Amino acid sequence: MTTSKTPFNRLLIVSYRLPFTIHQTPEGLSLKQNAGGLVSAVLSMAERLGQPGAPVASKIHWVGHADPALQSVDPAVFENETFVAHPVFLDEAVNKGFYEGFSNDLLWPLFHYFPSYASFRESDFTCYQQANARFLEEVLALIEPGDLVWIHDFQLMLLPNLVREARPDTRIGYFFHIPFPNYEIIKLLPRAWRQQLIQGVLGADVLGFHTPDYVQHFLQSVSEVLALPIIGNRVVFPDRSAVVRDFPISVDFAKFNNSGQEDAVVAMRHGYLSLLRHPKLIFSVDRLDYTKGITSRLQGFERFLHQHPEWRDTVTFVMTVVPSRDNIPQYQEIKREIEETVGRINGLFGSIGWRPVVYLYSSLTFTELLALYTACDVALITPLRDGMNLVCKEFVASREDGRGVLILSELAGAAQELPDALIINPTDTQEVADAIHKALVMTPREQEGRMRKMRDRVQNYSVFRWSHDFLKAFDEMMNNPLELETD
Ligand code: GDG
Repeated sequence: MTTSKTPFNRLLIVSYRLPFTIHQTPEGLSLKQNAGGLVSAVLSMAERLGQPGAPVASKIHWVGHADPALQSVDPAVFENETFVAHPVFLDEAVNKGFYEGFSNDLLWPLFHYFPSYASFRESDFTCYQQANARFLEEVLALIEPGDLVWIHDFQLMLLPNLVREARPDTRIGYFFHIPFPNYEIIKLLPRAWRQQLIQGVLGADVLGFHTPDYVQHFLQSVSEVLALPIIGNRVVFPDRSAVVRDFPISVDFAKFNNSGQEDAVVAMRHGYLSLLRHPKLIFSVDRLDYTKGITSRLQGFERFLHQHPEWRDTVTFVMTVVPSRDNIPQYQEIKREIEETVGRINGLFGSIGWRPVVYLYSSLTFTELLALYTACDVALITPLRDGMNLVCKEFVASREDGRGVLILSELAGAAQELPDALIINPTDTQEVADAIHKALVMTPREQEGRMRKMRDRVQNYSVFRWSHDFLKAFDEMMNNPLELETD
């Protein structure tokens, strides 16, 4: 095992999605970089390229799925000043079974503790294996000695071990973005599937999860499913070990902190506030998903209006839901339930001049998002289960004014880092209603005290620290090899 601290030659990121989408412009096709947490984290590393001590020394290579319609596109289109993208083109039927089927219809509901929504189809698992093998082909076509391969998320659980088997000397990282559930849930998977999935991710040298709980759940599954020895936070194989640790993902604090004062954001914020007669504003934004607890949130707001008539006419809940997967029956059902609940609340409590819930089924621009983060009095974030939840960290980071109250579900990974939020259980309608009331009457002094502590946390553990710590874990492991018994 090498003990050198030499920077990695190149960083190869592998995730289902590429870091950009491809657009038609008058000049031809061009790349538009996505703004998600993972892309920000990787960009932070890219900014350090070429600096002494930088972990990687060249452009970042990114392997991800792309629309087969782009197969004939000039490969130069897939490169910009930071990234070289390597598209994986999947057969349509394979992608359907792999992505819509095994990933979104089985692993997603199961790992978010919705087993009754999970569909167990053997043909989907076959597609999952085939798709992971296709990603391997792309990685193998690229990989050079000294590269670090960093694989992301539940769509690619088999890939770390496939890479390990093909290139045993490669340094491999794996990060899991959704909750890792306890073994009772994992046990619902057929024996052969759970063995392959756990063995698959253990191909990595460093495995990251958002919280210590997820790490414990994973290690328990390793014991139960594969009966491998575990020493401290390492899973021990005869010839190597894998480090399993929590690395709570975060946001680009400075970006959110600074954006609130940009002219466009200020103008939009004022525009929104001038539309409200009594500008007490509650805000939420999520993708349409049954894990996000949107109906429970509305029920909490409904109970609050029922119990506190003095607030009627004076508070507006702006609830944005970003369209997602709405061709799937469970998502159509949740959408219908949301619309029915919004209609009921507005019908029951609204007046000619006041709509209690302003419901938007669309996505927001970054400027709109920032305007709402900084205009609202309360951010109401109530997932029934969420690996981390970046929205709450973005809200906190954007509140340079120190004001605003965060109401946060204890079932989001972020709750473990932000105990100064008003922590609620989203299934407890009364607790949600009470928290809304408490937030609306909270003194500015208490808001500032809570917000300061939350902002300190997000500032000190930003997305840059997340990626830095993850890569540093390789050095630590290599410099502290386990003394493996070989009798
Ligand atoms: C996974 C895990 C984990 C949302 N609507 C709009 C918009 N967004 C942006 C937010 C935020 C991101 O999308 C959502 O982040 P989350 O963390 O809530 O969830 P996911 O990215 O879906 O999923 C999750 C995460 O991975 C990271 O590991 O935290 O638990 O499920 O950045 O700002 N952005 C804009 N308009 C919108 O309408 N501009």
